[in-house]
Amino acid sequence: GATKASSKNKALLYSLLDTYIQNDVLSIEESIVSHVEYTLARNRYNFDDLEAYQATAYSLRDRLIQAWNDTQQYFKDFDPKRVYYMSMEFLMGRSLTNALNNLAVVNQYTEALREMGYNLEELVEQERDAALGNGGLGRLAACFLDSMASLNLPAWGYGLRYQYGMFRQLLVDGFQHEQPDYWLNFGNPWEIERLNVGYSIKFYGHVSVQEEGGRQVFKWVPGESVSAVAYDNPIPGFQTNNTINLRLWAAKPDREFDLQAFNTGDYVQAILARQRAETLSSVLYPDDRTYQGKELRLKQQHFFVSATMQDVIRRYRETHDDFEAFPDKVAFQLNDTHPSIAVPELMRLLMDEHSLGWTRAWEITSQVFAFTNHTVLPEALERWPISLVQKLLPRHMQIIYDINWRFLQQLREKVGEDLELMSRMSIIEEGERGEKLVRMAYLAVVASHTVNGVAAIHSDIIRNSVFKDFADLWPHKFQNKTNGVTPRRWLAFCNPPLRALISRTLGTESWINNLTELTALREHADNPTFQEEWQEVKRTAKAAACRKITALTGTEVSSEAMLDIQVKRIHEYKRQLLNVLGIIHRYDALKKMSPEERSKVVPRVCVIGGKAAPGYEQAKRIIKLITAVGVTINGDKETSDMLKVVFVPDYNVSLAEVLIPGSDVSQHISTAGTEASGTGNMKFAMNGSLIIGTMDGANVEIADEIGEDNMFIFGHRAHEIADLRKQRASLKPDPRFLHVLDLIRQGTFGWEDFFEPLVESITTGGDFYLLANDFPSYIAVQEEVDRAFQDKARWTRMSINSVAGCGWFSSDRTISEYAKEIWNVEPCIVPAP
Ligand code: T68
Repeated sequence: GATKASSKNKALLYSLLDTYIQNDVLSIEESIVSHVEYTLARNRYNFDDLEAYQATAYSLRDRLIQAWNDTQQYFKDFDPKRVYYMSMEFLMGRSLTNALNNLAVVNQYTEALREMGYNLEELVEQERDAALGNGGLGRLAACFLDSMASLNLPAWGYGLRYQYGMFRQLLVDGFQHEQPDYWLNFGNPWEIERLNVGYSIKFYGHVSVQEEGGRQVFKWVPGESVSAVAYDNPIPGFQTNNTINLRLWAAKPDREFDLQAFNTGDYVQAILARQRAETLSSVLYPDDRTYQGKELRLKQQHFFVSATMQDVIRRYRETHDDFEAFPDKVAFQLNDTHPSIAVPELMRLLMDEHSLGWTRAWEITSQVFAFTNHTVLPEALERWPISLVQKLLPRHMQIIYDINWRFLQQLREKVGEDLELMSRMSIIEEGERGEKLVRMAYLAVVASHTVNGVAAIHSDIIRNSVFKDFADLWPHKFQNKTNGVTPRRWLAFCNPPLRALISRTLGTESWINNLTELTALREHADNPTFQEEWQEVKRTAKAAACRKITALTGTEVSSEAMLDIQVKRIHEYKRQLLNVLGIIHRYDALKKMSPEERSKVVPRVCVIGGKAAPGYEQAKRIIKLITAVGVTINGDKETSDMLKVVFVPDYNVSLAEVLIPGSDVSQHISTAGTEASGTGNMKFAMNGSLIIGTMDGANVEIADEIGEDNMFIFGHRAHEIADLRKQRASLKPDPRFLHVLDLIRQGTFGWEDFFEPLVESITTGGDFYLLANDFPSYIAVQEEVDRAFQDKARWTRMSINSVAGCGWFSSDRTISEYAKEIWNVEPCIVPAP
């Protein structure tokens, strides 16, 4: 018996919860203890750190939910145009520190927990990272949510609730082993399960056509159906009451659909078949390199997309009777092509479920999507076999053919009968061995009103090569949106002493929401007292980073040495191998010095971390090489005061939050033209770590903003790369480069047979990423780094100028640009309670 709305005592209901929960220390203590007692059902005078963390998280969740309910209600009443950020990955990391800071209750919680006998810093460590992403792409989505909330945008994130996130990396004898990341083991206090929000998602089967009132009606009869259930994750903004939603879908058996299966008589088999539905959303694919033509991956994509489209249409229809206003109320951003099956899915829903004709459905569809490209590496571009799409999503295959046919028709009208061009631009590729493929990137480009790259150089490359034909046809579609990172998590919250120093110096905290205000630090860059304070901040952070490194690796590292860090996914194009070769060269040079000369060398701790895709053999060899070089070098008493090499296992968001603030220099050394943007570079620069980098991705703009003289730039430029590749076979590498390869081959670090394919990949003729070409300038710039470090005043000035020049790389700036130039959405500020 549902109670009718009219008979509810609204006055009473409102008055029962008319104010937000209080944030004084006593109220916080009461709410934590009440969660220990009633939510965890533990004894209130006996709970351990894990339970204390959980109860603390639940008490914060209560506070988040208030703001979040108000935000959703306000958006509903106001009905602004909303943006939906669609991503297969959200690399959120931990939520506790983020929630405390955004709710501005750090001090009260610290005190409440202290009085109860707990230490907040220790409780923070109890939380598992939400690692629902591979690397930069997934972390970018997480930073964007933070900025969308902080900028009061009416925005939603949509993604998948994987039960297994990014694998945990173990090192055994220096080899990578993958362990499952069952991050939900002890529950997830930050999410809200919405068993009432669910949709049927269809797969397989066939399409039947019927004539109805003179028009063809397509009916998809599925062979399988699973249910998508929503899990909502509140995303608080900074210094605002606005709290937006990240909605993640999980697969559950579809009750309706399965009823038939039970009529066949095999009850137990039918139950087991139901359970298999849940495997759909169970695991994140850990490959960020080659696109894998796996059926389950395409199923995940369709599952995610179909649930999202149905949810958005339902929300729109709550306030609209027809689809006329849809493009004025809805914007979708596709985070790479992974969600691009949304294009035929929206067409299908509009035509088959909501009875729109093709023309109207296409008008709407082509006004709502925008697409972000994150890579120029051809092996990463998604191309699904027609046979697979046909089998799994028969109706979508028809729609894709229709979209392509109309597109090619339009192309012919514009440029005439150019068969060569038409086959180049076709969404359907005539693959080798007669296997046809769907080019998902082209589908996304054709359907989207805007296509963007993620740094200026990358957007130029996609306009001039990857999507050149399309950029010639539709120049207005192509834009650049240089990436950014949230200055909350990546400066203010992960580096409180630096936040305090900046705020004291600028006399305000407003820079946290308006990062270009950091330029005012420039005038203090040469001030000796300010430099002292700056160095003190770095010492504190560096000591913490060194403690962490030692705890993780067992290798003692001195915080007197220069801390040099390269952390990111392991890839040949990112050239961790160049870093290792540089380290070997440094070691060789040290060995050749007299003790007298050696004592003048700047000591260095070289840290490398990152995961290799499980099937990526070369990347795994690189990890083994780093650790083998570490064993030899760290064990050499002659040099170990001057040089240490460590590989930090299981690099993730939480580890980044400790390492980045503590580093002196960091390396971003991809072959020019290969790294779309990079975002680690921005995080390091924001924390006063100097950048050793090539003129690639966002490094180019970082150099514009903070000045090349505040960085260590080396290597060939993007425009030179094609010619250098052609001339590889005739290159005479630098003798020092050849000598380093010889040292590896001779077994200086053992395992010479195992390393042979690595050495081979960079010897003359191979060397696709041009390590030999960039080696001499890399060595030269490393010598420059050593010289600069010895001049403390110079180094500190460079470090201050790095932070001062970082304003452009706030994701607030990036998101404001998306909002104005792509989405056409405006802030919608929820009134304070
Ligand atoms: C990264 N891409 C870019 N991809 O490499 C980096 N790929 O330059 C850029 O800064 C970042 O995106 C944000 O724009 C990725 O991280 C993936 O993780 C990925 C995952 C699955 C499939 C393909």
